[in-house]
Amino acid sequence: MIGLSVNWFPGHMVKARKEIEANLSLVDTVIILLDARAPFSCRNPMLEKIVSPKNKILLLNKSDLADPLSLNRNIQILNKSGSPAVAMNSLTGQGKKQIIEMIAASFAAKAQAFEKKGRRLRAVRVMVTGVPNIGKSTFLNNIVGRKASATGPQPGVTKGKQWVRLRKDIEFMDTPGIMWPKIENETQGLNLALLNIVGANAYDTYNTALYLINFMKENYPSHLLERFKIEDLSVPAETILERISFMKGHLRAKSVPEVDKTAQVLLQEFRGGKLGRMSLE
Ligand SMILES: Nc1nc2c(ncn2[C@@H]2O[C@H](COP(=O)(O)OP(=O)(O)OP(=O)(O)O)[C@@H](O)[C@H]2O)c(=O)[nH]1
Ligand SMILES: [Mg+2]
Repeated sequence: MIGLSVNWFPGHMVKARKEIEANLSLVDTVIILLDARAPFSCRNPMLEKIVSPKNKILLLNKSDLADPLSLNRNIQILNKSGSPAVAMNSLTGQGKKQIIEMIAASFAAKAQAFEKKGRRLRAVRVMVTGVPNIGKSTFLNNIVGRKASATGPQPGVTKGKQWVRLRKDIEFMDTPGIMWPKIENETQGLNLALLNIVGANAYDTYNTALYLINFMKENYPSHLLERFKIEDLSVPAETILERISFMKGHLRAKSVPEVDKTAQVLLQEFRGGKLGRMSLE
């Protein structure tokens, strides 16, 4: 295991759950952000169970960093399993049109029921949730736009909640719900460490970097070649990391490679997409 600290984890999780539960009755649709590079590792069965009375849309964010083939396959798998899923790049807004259509579609049945009862149609209300660092704030800023007008608290709600309006028919809860990841096995833990979703004190940087190198040897050897000119993949990951240390000049006196520093830099480069587009799943 990557040695996850068990102390901070449940406490945060309970608080996060309570916050989402408290707000759930105010919305029609919940958007769960997942990292497009490892969407399954980011899923939290407990969160999906809590939000199950509402319409759910899975949004695979940071799509610009994922391997396009894996991304399309994963979206198909999710859609087939009955969880509507869509890819989005929240930095550029690519995918925005599709997510807006999905939000509107998620409300179609309710809108019809309103009409039948002769009630005035109101806007769809949407909550955005996801694990830390997944891009919730960036997504909200992008989708709603800077000029979004806050639409005051809804009547009848004691603990007033602010909404931001996207169009006249869609409103977003202004604060996204943070959910802590539920880690069930070592690979998932390593994926979440690589994606910077679990805190740095919960995993070992050196071993996580070795895991990444082994994963790249197997799945993206051309990226190792392009970025670091590493051709000989028969050597162990430890040796590859040392070679990257030499290449980057991460050396102590007497040319001893500073592998811990290189490991840290390698993780940063992966997170920023500098190693090339890659999917972990
Ligand atoms: N490449 C890329 N980076 C993104 C995208 N969306 C968000 N980011 C980056 O991901 C990092 C985290 O984004 P935030 O919007 O702060 O994430 P958050 O979910 O609000 O994080 P917390 O509030 O800490 O839970 C930032 O550095 C963003 O610039 C995306 O679609 N593509
Ligand atoms: Mg945020």
